[in-house]
Amino acid sequence: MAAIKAVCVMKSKEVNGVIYFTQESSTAPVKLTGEITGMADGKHGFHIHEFGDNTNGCTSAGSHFNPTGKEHGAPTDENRHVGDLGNIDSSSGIANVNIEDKIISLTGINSIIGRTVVVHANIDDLGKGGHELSKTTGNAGGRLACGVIGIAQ
Ligand SMILES: [Cu+2]
Ligand SMILES: [Zn+2]
Repeated sequence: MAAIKAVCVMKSKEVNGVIYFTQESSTAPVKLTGEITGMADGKHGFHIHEFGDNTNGCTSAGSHFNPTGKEHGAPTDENRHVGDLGNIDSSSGIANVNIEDKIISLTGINSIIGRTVVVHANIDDLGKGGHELSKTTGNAGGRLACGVIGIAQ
C-alpha cells in the first residue's frame, strides 16, 4: 500500500502555516511536518479538533477530537484525546512542526481527515495544570489559527 498523505493550510490575520501529514501504512505512526509563523515566542497548544467546520471561524471546529471518551492529556499519556498533540514551540516568530504520533491516523476510526488543526494562544498544560479546564482543553486559551485537514496527492 502506498503512503497516505494529507495537508492542512492554517490561516488567520497574523498566524499562518502549512502542515503535511504522512502515514506509511494504516497501522504506522503519522508524521507531521511544517511550520507556523506569526505567533508569540513560546509554547502553544496544538490539537486536532472534532469538526472540519469553519463557518464561525475556529470556534465551529468544536472540541478536541475524542472518539474514545477520554480526558485531555499529553501525547504520551494513555488517557488522552486522540486529538491531543501537545505543544509546538515558536521562536523568532516561527514554530517548526515535527511530530510523530501513534494514535492519530489518516484512516479508520481515528482518522483526522476532514477535521481541523487548531493552534492556541497559550501553552497546553497537558491535563496537569490543576485548572478547571486542564482535563478538557489543557487551558490553552484562544484559537489563533486553524485549518481543515484534506487528502493530499
Ligand atoms: Cu485545541
Ligand atoms: Zn484534548
